[in-house]
Amino acid sequence: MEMTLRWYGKKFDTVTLEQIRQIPGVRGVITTLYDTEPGEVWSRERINALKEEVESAGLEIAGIESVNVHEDIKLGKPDRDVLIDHYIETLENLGKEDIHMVCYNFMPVFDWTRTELARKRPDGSTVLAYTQKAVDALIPEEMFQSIACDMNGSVMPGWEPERMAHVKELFAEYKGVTEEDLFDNLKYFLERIMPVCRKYDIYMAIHPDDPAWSVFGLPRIIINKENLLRMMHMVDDPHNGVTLCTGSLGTNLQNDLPDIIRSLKGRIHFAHVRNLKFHSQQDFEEAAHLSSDGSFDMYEIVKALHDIGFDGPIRPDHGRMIWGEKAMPGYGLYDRALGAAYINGLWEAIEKNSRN
Ligand code: CS2
Ligand code: MN
Repeated sequence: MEMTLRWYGKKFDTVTLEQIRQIPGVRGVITTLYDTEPGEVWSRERINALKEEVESAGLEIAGIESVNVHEDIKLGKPDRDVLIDHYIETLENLGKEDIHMVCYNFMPVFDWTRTELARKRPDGSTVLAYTQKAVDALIPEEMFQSIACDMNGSVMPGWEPERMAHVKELFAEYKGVTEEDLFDNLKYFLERIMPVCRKYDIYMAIHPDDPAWSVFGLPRIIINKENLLRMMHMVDDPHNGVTLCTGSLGTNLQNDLPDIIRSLKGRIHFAHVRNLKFHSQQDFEEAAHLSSDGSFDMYEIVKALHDIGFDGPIRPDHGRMIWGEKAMPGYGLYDRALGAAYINGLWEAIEKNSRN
């Protein structure tokens, strides 16, 4: 594996490349052109400039998170072909700049959903949290309003204000769209982009839906082992792979994470590692990465990744807000750096043990 940290770019991130460079073992960043809209072509010039910026700080781009998929592609609307052409052009430009891993998601309307961005824990840290009760009590258009005040002035991925302004219309468009439709539209998208992925050796890594069940009645498909395998087999090419996100798949306690990891051998191209602490089935908060702070066995998760020979980029996922840091919720420096150090420690121990 290659330890990385997500970086949103100088204009959007409170964390600097110089700081990232000092986290032990981190040589790669996962980044994006955060100010591009879904459907827009990423120019080779802009990708190249980003690459030079990262490289001049002594780091490298280990992959992109995300090149977002336009809603009309997910909806299978008539203009999807033009939008997929744009996506292909972006992939081509990334390939020419020697970037080979692209994370994306296929979640309707919302990216991840949390009901609190700053729940206070007993140690005084604050974390993102989710309660089904709170979601059930909300109408979707209010979701954005209800959490906007906790964003620490940042633009949250998937929660861009421009996008949220259209939530109502988007919901209307998804009326009658079933999970089968979404699978069909995903297959169509993947079949069209696979040739360019093969040509430039780009590994697509779909991010699971978060939480891993339907919210607000919207269809959601990347939620469990069965659907992940279906998605993989329906376009059976190693370039069609998965982002193994423990915090997203793990929202559903029925999902056995080490088992899912083993079943996806060869098709996990990116890993997000984070721990959750459950209070009941659908009430959880994001804990520190350490196993004993949450509900997951992080040793078993990292061991499963090690056992299948995972060699792609990995990153600590959302961290807690600690030590007075003010940053985009989940994306401060301190707790993610602790997470990286912890995962590195697990990996070293597992690696050395497996050699004996
Ligand atoms: C991320 C997702 O912050 C997060 O929860 O894991 O937003 C992820 O970047 C996207 O779903 C991938 O497209
Ligand atoms: Mn994730």
